[in-house]
Amino acid sequence: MSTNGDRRDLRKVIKEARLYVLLTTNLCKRPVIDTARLAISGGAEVLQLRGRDVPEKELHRLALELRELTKELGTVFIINDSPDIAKEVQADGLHIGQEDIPIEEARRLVGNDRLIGFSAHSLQEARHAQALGADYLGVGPIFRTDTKAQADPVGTQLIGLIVREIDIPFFAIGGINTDNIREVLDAGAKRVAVCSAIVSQEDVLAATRCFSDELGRWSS
Ligand code: 3NM
Repeated sequence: MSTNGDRRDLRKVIKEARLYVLLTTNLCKRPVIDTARLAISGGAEVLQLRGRDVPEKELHRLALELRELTKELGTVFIINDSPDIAKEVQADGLHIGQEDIPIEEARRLVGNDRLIGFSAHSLQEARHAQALGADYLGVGPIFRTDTKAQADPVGTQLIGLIVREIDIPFFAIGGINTDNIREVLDAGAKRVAVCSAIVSQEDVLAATRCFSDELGRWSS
């Protein structure tokens, strides 16, 4: 898997990826770097560092450490919401949401060699993000989740609408676990993004493998 900074390669890699893990720092049961290593061993193909409450300097240090690991292991590495850190540590991409900087500004800041991911909560937002040049979407929250408790779930119906109309790759996100992932895949999603059902588990490796198995079984 190439993470050499070439945007065309990265776009291909993100299209082929199926399991995206969000390292929300305060939800990790063990050190973030250990969680990352275990998630990669279990089959995570994309990692996002999400540390809204972490002081800038600490986040930067963590990002550097994760960049080193993901580079070594060929895992796509995305930074949530901080274009400066994404550039400084040479991450593969930046993820933004409705409440963050606009996509055009994000592109100007991180350039063409990095991916831009956008959180879409409706078909309209997905259309808008695609038109503005986002490289991939997070679509959700599919189910209610404590990780983003303020957001109303959109349900699996939105997945079908996105599949029909949107061309850029998307990851279904929000409250996805190994009990409900089948519903998500049956609705047409090929990729999922998961936080608590992986990073908050005692056994991160086993939890990640369960998702990889479900995704593998479904495609075979
Ligand atoms: N963004 P979990 S849902 C960070 O819909 C995030 O944009 C969402 O965590 C969105 O797997 C979500 O623990 C939470 O529910 C994902």
